[in-house]
Amino acid sequence: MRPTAEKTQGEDITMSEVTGAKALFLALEAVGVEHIFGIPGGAILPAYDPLIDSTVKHILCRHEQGAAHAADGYAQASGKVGVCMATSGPGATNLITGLASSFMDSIPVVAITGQVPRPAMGYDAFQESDITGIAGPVTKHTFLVMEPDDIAQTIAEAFHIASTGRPGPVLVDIPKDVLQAKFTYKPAGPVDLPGYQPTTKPNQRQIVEAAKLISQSERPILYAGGGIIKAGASAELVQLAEMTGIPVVTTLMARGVMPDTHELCLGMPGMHGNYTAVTALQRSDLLIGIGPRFDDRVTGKLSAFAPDAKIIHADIDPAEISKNRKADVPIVGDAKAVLVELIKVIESRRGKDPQPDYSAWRDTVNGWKKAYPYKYTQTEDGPLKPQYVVERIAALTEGKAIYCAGVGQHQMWGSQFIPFQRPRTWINSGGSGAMGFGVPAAMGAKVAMPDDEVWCIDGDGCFQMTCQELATMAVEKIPVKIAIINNAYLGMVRQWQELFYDERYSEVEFGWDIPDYVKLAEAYGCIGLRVENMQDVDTAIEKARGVNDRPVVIDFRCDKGEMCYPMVAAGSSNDDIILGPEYEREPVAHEQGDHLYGDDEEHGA
Ligand SMILES: Cc1ncc(C[n+]2csc(CCOP(=O)(O)OP(=O)(O)O)c2C)c(N)n1
Repeated sequence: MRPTAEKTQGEDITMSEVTGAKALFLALEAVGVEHIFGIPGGAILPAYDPLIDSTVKHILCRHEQGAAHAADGYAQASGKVGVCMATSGPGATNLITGLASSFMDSIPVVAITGQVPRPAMGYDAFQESDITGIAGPVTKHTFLVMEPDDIAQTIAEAFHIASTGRPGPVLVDIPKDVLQAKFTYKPAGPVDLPGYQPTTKPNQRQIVEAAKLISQSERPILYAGGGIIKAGASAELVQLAEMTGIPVVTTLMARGVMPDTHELCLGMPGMHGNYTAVTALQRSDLLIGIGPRFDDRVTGKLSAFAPDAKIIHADIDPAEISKNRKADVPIVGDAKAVLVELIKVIESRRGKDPQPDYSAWRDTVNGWKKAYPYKYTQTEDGPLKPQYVVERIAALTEGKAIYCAGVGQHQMWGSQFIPFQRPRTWINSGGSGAMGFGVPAAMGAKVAMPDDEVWCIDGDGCFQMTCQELATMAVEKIPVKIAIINNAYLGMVRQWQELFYDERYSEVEFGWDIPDYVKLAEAYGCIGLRVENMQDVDTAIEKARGVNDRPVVIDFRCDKGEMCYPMVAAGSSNDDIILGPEYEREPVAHEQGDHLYGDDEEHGA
């Protein structure tokens, strides 16, 4: 499209005649965007000019992967849509790891990318890439905006698609000349997408079927997935659990959906979940799945998963239902609507349905809880244990912070040893497992929730993938706390090599010393601390908590050989859960919860 009129520089641009770039920001403001994470470049450059006059605050990242993870962390912490922006070609492709992570975890993100000018498209122009083609498989939807008139409506649609139904990332690619073109601006009209009509209201007949199955079951488990967080349905989950007395497991993506301290909460199932949650799923006769994916990290060997259980599976995405395990009662709908309806129907059928007594089942489950907690041994003079560090962070922050993680052993210890109390406080890359997620996600979370304390529990490997965002946070005064669980190894890989490759350690050792994390933190304008023994852990955590004008990085030099247990080996049945050496070594020094919330008992073994 040709510009409709030329204006001399400095002259006011009226609302009726704007550039595509200006229209982009008017549209972003109209959908309520407050923050964008991004990096400029040639093709997106026109958009960086109206940004100066916009109410939207841009956070200049150091890597587009960081921008994408930051948008994800922003969205996970706040429930709003996270936004990232990049230039064409390498800028856009650097977003892909982040978008793939958001896609796997169903996180609402909108990515805006510049494209080479329309006449250059398809000619291998400098920094051209077919980003809508590349991003297609890892996004919920992509748009290529070929006319400036379409910008406002496309942005409105992109935000609608990202945040409704099963949330997910949406990419909007805009050629440079479309951003530059002047045209008569028209705000977006109502979003009307006939081909996109997510079913949010569950079918009543299926709800009744579910209520009947629940009333007939003897060993039911509520299998709570990330869908409950997205639907804001924590209260309804707790209500259903309490009115029925059914125990609850919360997947990695649903941690915090029910307080871990609740007597009906069994915590996390899965490859590194606790014995009780894993075994309760395995022995149950009814799984009431609300918004989970039945993913392989939870089910273990699928054919051996919960062999006696009937399945109720509720999800907003019909494609998820019966994908991995056939559902006896499939329910398509929003998790909140499903829970509300289920509660109503169970109540209304009180006189008609049998009233099962699950107390024997609860006793069994509670027996496991008592007998098989997470265990580790921290001695006074022995190496610092990662679990101890995580437990102390949880205790000193009273479980009230927002906790982010990278991917690996530290992530699993974080999910095991932090007693989560509320939703949106455990932020990680669950489905994709993208190393490098933690630091930028923590940045995004803190920008979204500035009044919350934000901790990133990171691995030394993960940290090195995106630690350049320390510079972003130092400049922008985003005071997150980063605890590096520095075990000098790619620990999770090392663990697999120890267990499954006869201790043949191939390319997993990083060493403790390079880089010097304290100096690195300082070089990036942050505070760096080092802790090498258990006696100094609390002091460092408290010191970090007292800093509010810049990030703090703590290099916790932890036991290099610590393993993460329990463990269900990949491809094994959940029946073959390995409890780990602590269960062969008695007496055990510490059990989960021994010293939570300021309890300062002796820590020696
Ligand atoms: C981008 C990416 N590359 C590789 C992997 C494979 N991987 C999973 S965990 C892990 C080790 C992580 O090491 P570290 O960050 O030090 O954490 P630790 O397991 O030691 O706690 C690796 C390499 C991955 N998940 N993501």
